[in-house]
Amino acid sequence: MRFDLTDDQRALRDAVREFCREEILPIARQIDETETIPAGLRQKMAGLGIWGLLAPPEHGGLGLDAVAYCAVIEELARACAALSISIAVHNSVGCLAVAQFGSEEQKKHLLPRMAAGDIAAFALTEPDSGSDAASIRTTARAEGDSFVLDGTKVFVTNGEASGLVIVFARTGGEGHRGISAFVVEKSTPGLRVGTKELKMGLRGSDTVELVLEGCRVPRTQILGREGEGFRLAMSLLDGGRIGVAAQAVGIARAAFEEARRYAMTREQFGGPIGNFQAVQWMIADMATAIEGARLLMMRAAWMKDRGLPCTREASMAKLYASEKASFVCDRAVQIHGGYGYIRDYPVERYYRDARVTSLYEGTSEIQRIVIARSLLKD
Ligand code: COS
Repeated sequence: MRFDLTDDQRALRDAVREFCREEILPIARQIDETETIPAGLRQKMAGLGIWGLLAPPEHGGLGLDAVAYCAVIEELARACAALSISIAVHNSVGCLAVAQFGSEEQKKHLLPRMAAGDIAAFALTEPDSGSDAASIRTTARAEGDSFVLDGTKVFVTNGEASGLVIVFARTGGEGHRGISAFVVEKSTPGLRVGTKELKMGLRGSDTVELVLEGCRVPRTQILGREGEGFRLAMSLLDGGRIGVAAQAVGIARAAFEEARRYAMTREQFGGPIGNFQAVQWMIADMATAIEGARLLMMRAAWMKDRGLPCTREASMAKLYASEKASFVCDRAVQIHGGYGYIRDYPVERYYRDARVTSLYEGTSEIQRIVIARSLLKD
């Protein structure tokens, strides 16, 4: 199993790394504190093709495979996790939703817009339907050539910044077979942004409630087949979870690099604290955790690129990488001592940002369910 990037992909990864160094790292703290991603930055990223990482080239995107996509998301997350999740959601469950399940007309109409930076959101979760995603209650009632959507979605990443939302709603009876997916224009009457969440981390990425009240959507905006929305969501989340693993690896790497630098420069008891075995062991455990997480992430991405079933591997990568990201950030704070607890040092932000990676796109407990079910079936 080799995870090589092509020359073009490596060049893109390096260009993204350079862009992060020049344009994102200097304002990452500001993004966290102001809870806003500057509009100018979004536009500059469009110039690099970031909004179309996973959109096919014939529709204006870069058409990256999963391995290259993970390498790019890791770079972005290393610089600014809030920005990386906005990009990851837009690409992995936005652009790919249309590219994989859309009609030719939908692809032609939507993908070039999305690749140019018209941001997508993914609205599955509801106040009473989180881990049990098949229990959603938002309804889509057929009326002539339209469906009328009613319900409330919560924890919608990009919900405010987006121009399009992939909404999951019930077109049939109970259970997962009654769910369909729709592409809904944000400007549609009857769709409004509700509460904006104030979060522990990823503060630059908007997370909102979306309220649908008599929101009329043409039948042509169903994504995939009626009644197939749940399977579509699950299959997209396989890829999304690999992307969250990449994000977790990026945050962990950022924390590790800061801790390593600090261990080599901070002096106590007459020498750098990295001379102490207690610190050396932490550094060794952190680096090993990151390497392990990256390998699991790359294995899942490599399998996805070959069309192999990778639900279990995606969940393993997400579970391991997210939990290790929290571990690595915790150790990075520890190595910084009291300085790790104040905002002047970025490890404080990394620690907060890492925490959500074991919550969203399926909690660690859900990943364990997915992994165990696949190991214990006939
Ligand atoms: N890819 C394609 N189809 C899948 C799939 C996948 N990865 N996982 C499940 N399915 C299909 C199953 O094959 C089944 O279809 P059929 O009955 O037609 O064969 C259907 O989906 C239902 O599957 P299952 O019985 O496993 O569903 P459950 O209700 O038990 O739910 C979990 C499974 C818990 C794994 C799912 O609800 C889940 O992932 N929950 C977390 C949701 C989440 O990640 N939310 C975050 C939202 S984005 S921030």
